[in-house]
Amino acid sequence: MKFVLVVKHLTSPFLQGRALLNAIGNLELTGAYAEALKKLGHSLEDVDREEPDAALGNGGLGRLASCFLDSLATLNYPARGYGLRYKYGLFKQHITKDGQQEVAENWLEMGNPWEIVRNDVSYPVKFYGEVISGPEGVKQWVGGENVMAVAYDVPIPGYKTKTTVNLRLWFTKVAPDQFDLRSFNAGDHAKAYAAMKNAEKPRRCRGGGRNTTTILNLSALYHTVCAGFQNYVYISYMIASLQDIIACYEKRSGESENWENFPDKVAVQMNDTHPTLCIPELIRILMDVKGLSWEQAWTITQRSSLGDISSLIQTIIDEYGAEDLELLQEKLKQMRILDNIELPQSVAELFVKPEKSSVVDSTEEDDISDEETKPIDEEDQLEEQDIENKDEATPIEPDPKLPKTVRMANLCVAGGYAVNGVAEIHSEIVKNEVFNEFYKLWPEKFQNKTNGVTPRRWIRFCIPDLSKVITKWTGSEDWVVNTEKLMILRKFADNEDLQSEWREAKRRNKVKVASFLREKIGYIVNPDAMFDVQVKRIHEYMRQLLNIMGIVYRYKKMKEMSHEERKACFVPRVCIFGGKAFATYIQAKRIVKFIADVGATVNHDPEIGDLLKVVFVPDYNVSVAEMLIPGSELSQHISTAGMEASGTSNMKFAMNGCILIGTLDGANVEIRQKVGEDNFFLFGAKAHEIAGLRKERAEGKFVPDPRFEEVKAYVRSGVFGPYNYEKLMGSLEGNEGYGRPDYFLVGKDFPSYIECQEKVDEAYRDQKRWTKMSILNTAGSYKFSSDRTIHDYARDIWRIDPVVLP
Ligand code: GL9
Repeated sequence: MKFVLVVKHLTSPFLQGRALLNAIGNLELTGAYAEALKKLGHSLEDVDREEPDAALGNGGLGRLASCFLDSLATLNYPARGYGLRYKYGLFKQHITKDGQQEVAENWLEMGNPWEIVRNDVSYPVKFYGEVISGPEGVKQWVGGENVMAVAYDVPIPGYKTKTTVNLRLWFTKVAPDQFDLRSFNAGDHAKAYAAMKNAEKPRRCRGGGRNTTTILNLSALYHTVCAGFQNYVYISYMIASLQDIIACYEKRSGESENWENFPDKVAVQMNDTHPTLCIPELIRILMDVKGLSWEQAWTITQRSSLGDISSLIQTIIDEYGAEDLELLQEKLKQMRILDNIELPQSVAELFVKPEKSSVVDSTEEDDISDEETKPIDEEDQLEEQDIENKDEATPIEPDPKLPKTVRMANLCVAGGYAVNGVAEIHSEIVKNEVFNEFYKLWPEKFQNKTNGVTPRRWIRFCIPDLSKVITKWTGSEDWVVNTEKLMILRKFADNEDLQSEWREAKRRNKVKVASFLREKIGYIVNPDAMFDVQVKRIHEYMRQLLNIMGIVYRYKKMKEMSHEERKACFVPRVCIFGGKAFATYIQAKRIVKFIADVGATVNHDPEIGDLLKVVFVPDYNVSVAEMLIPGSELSQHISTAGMEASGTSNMKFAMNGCILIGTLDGANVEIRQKVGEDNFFLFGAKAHEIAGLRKERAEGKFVPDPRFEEVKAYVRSGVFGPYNYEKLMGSLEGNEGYGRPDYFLVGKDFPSYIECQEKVDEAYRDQKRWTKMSILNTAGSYKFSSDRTIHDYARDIWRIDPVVLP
């Protein structure tokens, strides 16, 4: 009998957000639920608000995984997601006069009604120990520590289907044989509990830093960069997941179990660098446990593993400093992985990094992140050390005999049969630059799968008013699963009736945003002003700094004008920011502080009034996005070209009828093609120009625009308060101690950015034109449904078909 092929979407972060409205919406039970709750004296909205956001991820990567699960279920694909059940979610962000403060997010405090604990599904995860040759050359792994990974299943219902995909999250506990009863009885309780503490580490918390797990408890903040337990985290979930995948395969294949068939039945999609470790782990299981030869194990592994390298490249180039990565690998090897399998040399060479490498090295040339991880000056260094001293985990001394680092990206490309970028421009960069050596070797492995987002959560449920308008004008609700239908809107884009219904629906959402801002932070904003929004992780490459410098320029110009001139020149705007800076990313935190300070000055300036407001929305998360995105009109996706792998919020904004201002980067390129060039505000240097511009900049050949100089001088003059902005302004100039001069090219793109913003004002004055642009954005967003992405993966990479339940 042929059994169902299972795609395992192996990803550590999931950014699920709230489940209730999405689940009952997918099951078409919203009306019935609301009715039932009403009888009990509650409103659905109030009950919804009680649910904490499940934030088991930091950003786009985790949210993408969650959108994929929704599409996999909706499209009836046989699949399962694997991740970690972190005890604490991504930290809660408070904005105080000092900028961002992090507070523990105890999302499980009140229990989690969506999970089913599976005490019957648990696997041992072994750390340390050694491999010895047993009788007849059979290898045995002896000694070490065991933890148990227990499954918690979270059902993810599809839209209008019986299919429910399982998200299996692992929680670790001490293995029964690991409790050191002898020490306990002898009174050495500390020793007895040590193993227990280690076992608990993997489930501690979703990290607030790149490659950083942050333990947040109620009274203290502990940070660690790559300390031992971080590796427990990734290793344990990955090892447990693989054992589960294998158990599932064995169960289904029954008597006829034949490992050669494994790749025809299972596809393991790795979404990030850490799951890459499932390659050596699968090899180890197949060899050490199932007794296969190296050749068999390697071939089977290669045929069943796939990598989404969006995140890999992103992670390596942008997020993880070379040092972090090396450290991580170092620990990893010591803990067990690679040294417990004996890899043939030729393969080992591909992914074990020699002292000085001749193979692809994406981390060295273009690494921006040591900027982030290395403290910029002594003060910061002290801050960091202070934090590190609180670290609970004991670092392990490196073994000098071991090779220095494992290169996960190389491992992923070598060990998998397909790798893909996540937007067309990104896939080209992957082939032509980052992995060019590998591309020349295996061109057939490289693919593009442009990201997507689920139209259920990101239109149908988050903007019901506009959804009704769409359903009316496209003729049915079909567009919710068949987004091509959104294109029908194009032919009515000039229709006055549609335009006025559209504007009304959008305005109702703006009013919701305005009341949220009043409730949450006490600001009163005018719902008739343009809502201009940038919400995403705070990161130098995403250039919130460019946005706020542009706002400062606008404010300065306003101050130089008479009241009448100001009103004639500028459209009233509410500039909204939101996003978390990783707890250890000091420069990003300075940007948050800067934005908050500009807001404090501008918002209380009676001369400016409603013409300009600057708001930082604290604690941006999935639920906040579901409210903010529908109420936005302009949205900013302004990364330095070539640095954003794809971006997915750009897709959500376009779906919600927002007009994008952006660079030619990531999925912006394809969004602009689909919505039409006239309906996208484009500015800035192109990806292929960046290297040359940086070189020029470093050689001191760059001549900054006088308007940019003016803004920096204005900030330095102290208009926004006594905070020392030198560290921000200096980084734009490359003064001594600031590393590479303006690496993200804020100064270079500044003039074209502010000129483009003038065009935005002009377009907004003509509301008919703006509404048409808005309609055409929703219409053109049809391509960016995660249903399309999942179909593409299923057809080209996983090679699976939908299985509709009878
Ligand atoms: C990211 C990329 O930066 C985004 O451009 C991309 O859209 C998403 C999904 O493919 O992946 N890679 C990555 O490491 N993150 C991304 O958002 N970061 C986080 O999720 C924190």
